[in-house]
Amino acid sequence: MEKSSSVIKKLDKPVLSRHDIPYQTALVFNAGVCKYKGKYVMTFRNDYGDFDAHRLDGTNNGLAFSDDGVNWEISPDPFFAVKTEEISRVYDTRLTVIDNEVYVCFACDTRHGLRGGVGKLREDFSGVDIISLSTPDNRNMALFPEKINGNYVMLERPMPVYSRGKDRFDMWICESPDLLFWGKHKLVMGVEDVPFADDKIGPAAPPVKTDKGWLITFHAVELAPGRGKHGWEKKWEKTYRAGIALLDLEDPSKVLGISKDPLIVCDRDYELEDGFRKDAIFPGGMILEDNGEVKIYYGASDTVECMCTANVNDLIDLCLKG
Ligand code: BMA
Repeated sequence: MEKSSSVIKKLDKPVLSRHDIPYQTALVFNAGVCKYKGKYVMTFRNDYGDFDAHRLDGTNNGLAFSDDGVNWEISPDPFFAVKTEEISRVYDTRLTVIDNEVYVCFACDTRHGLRGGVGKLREDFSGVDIISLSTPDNRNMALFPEKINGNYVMLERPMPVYSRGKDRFDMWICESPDLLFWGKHKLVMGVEDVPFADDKIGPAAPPVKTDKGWLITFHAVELAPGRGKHGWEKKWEKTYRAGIALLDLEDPSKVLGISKDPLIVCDRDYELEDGFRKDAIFPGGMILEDNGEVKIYYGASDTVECMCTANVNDLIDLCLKG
């Protein structure tokens, strides 16, 4: 079986699964995590329905808090869901603390395409105030934790299906003076720059600042046609792995290095068993601790939320050695 990089250490079990949630739930995955006022805060995706009957009825987003980033206390109700005639759901949240406020990027399915949203968490964690929504098709947005050269900065992943003839989706960057008007869009990394992707790549957890550059995770997708159905979703043949890269501190559109090998792959039974879409790794949170430990949170098989740790210098070395 393919293995994750030896620099990461996984826990013995998921950090969160459907068994932990006090309301209707089926799949718990793709969480955003940040450290805020001495606590860890997590917003996780909950696709609810009946797990045993393999039935999904909808999506909402739950909230959880932790003192150590490993043991989580779940709030009694979901905290963020949008369902209107136009919008069917919001999901895949990524949390970034900027100037003592918690911001969230999220994906938004609408009748007229997939959009990427930016919002702010209310101080009492009662919900999200939406600030901006992209034009379709664009999602997988992740905000940097500080302004760079005077502007907010965000990674994004447009989906140019028509112009490229097939899925060839890349990672882009853009800037804003106010989180509402976004511009100066620039390509950061093409799918062809990642040896373990042949379909699409996209930003994962929000970037973490190190003295060598901005450390970023990304998800990298490989088509696996012919492997056959893999997981209990009707048709699922792709593989999602997590990669790691380093961007320039002053100009984060400049890539300083990309590890040519995957950082995280599905290689634990608990990441695969009963999986909805097996072999899918989707990081949404990364925290750098004062002692140099990096915690990476990721959804596995679109079924459970997992966590691994690594030393920041080992991750930087992976990026710089290529
Ligand atoms: C992407 C998104 C993610 C999901 C991934 C793997 O397109 O829908 O939410 O985790 O596919 O299924």
